[in-house]
Amino acid sequence: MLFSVQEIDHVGIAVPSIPEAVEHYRRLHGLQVELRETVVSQATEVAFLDIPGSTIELLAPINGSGAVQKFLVSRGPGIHHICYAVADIDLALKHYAALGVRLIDHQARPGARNTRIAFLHPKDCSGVLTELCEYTKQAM
Ligand code: CMX
Repeated sequence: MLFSVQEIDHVGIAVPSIPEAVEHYRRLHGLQVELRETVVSQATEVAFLDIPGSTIELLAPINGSGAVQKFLVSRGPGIHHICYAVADIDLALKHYAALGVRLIDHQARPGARNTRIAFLHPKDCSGVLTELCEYTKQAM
């Protein structure tokens, strides 16, 4: 099966506070917020910052719990994941599973910005937590 990812959709960066990080990124890099969301299922608050050709996703924990909170406690702020856009996420998950990559999400689930998403385990992706996303039709 021939498979390749399409492009880097975004890079996720773990931060302790969204308002402070948004202001910092505005002053430092001149980046503006495109969208802010609370993802209750992931216990995170996120802000997407527009950058030509890609996006930065700032992630902060809510309620002192969840994967981002654990990451911040053990590693501190920094790059949390990379997200590749794929044409067909169901096909992509079959591809990675066939290669023995541990799927954190065995089935794609709804993500921000009209996407379906799934995570691959960092230990099988050169130490990088890897997200896949497929844009649903209405986003095109
Ligand atoms: N990037 C790279 N490595 C990571 C990592 C990350 N983001 N998070 C954890 N790890 C590493 C740890 O350093 C650890 O390595 P060692 O065993 O060498 O010490 C190993 O993975 C296990 O780490 P852990 O702290 O015990 O973490 P867990 O096993 O509890 O969970 C993970 C790790 C990646 C499976 C979990 O964080 C997860 O399921 N993540 C996917 C979902 C997610 O991150 N959601 C956040 C919000 C996403 C969004 O809204 O966009």
